Amino acid sequence: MNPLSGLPLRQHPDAAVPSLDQPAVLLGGLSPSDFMQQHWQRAPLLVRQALPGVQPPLTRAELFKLAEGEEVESRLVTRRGRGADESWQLERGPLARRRLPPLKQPDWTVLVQGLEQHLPSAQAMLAQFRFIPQARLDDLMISWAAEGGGVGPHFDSYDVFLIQVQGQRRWRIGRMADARIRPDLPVKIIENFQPEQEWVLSPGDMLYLPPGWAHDGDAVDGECMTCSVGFRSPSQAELARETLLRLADAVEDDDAQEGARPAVYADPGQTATAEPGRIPAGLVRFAADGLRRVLEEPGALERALGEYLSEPKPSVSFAFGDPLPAGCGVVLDARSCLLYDEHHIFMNGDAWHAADADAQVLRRLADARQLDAVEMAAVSDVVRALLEQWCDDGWVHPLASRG
Ligand SMILES: [Mn+2]
Repeated sequence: MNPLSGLPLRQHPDAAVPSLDQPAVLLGGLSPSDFMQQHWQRAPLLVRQALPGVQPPLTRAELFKLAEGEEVESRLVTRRGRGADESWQLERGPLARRRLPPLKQPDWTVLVQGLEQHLPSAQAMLAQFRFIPQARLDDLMISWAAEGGGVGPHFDSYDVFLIQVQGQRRWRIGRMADARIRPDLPVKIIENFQPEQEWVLSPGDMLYLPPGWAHDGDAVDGECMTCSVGFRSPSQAELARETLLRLADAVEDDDAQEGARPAVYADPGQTATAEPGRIPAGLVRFAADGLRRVLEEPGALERALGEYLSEPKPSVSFAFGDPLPAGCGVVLDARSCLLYDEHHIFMNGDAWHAADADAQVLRRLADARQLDAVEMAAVSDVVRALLEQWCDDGWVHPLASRG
């Protein structure tokens, strides 16, 4: 019997990966390559009708419902007064419906992070940005704003694509070399905001902003909804700290290995000292050598970094999945993060060595976020066992059962 009969034939996942040198509607006719060369990290880009016909990924009522959830990161930002008397209030979720102002009240907004974890339509929106490394992706945030609502003039250390999905929002942006943050406010508002450019975005319009550009977006002409696809720029200190933490764990593991003889400090050359309080220089060198060895262990740093970068956010938990039936494809769970480097595959904070055909197929899963039944039929027993395990963990799902 042909194990593949009766399964829907799916388009090859390559169709889902944008062509890097073709003009893209999403980027206003620029190709992804052009965009990365001309705008990424450099200059804002306004694209009218980047996503023509875009629908809000959820209704206002569904968004408020989501903001009530314990496991969802949500915020309510309210502005009272204008100009010199202006004051801002921030409440962190979960946001019970009764804590929200009446709909007719202007100048408030609800923001929900990580929408892609909850909604396939949000995941589909993110898929359009797969020409940017996933290791940089933070999340898809959605904001609903009452008339006049916004979070005030501010800047982020993010590359962000602001996608208008409902109603209209006026964006004002400016480079701010001398931005002063207003003290004593729960939100970071720029006191001396000087907008240089201003646009009103309608559904389907998109504004890309590089990090450090001050921006202010208000709902105009009634309520509106905006999606933000954010790419975070980790600091070098954060990456150093996080990789060192994981390298330290690996050192402990090595120590615990049975039969391994740990290198122990020896000082047969130590002379009698009149300064018993002084730390011997040899001991310092010995420690430095140990540290260098840990850092220079082939692949160790890459592994620690990959584990960190693929770690799910603290709020993410996975439900145990169904077994993987024979003859079907797999798709990554919306919350899963699958990355790779030259020698490893990283999935949700864990690392595996992978080479040759196994590495190839797992990299393909990372890039396309799915493998079809034909590709699955060709995987090795090792990869199949791994995918079955990931299926049990709820990290991947059978593709056929999702239609
Ligand atoms: Mn922002």
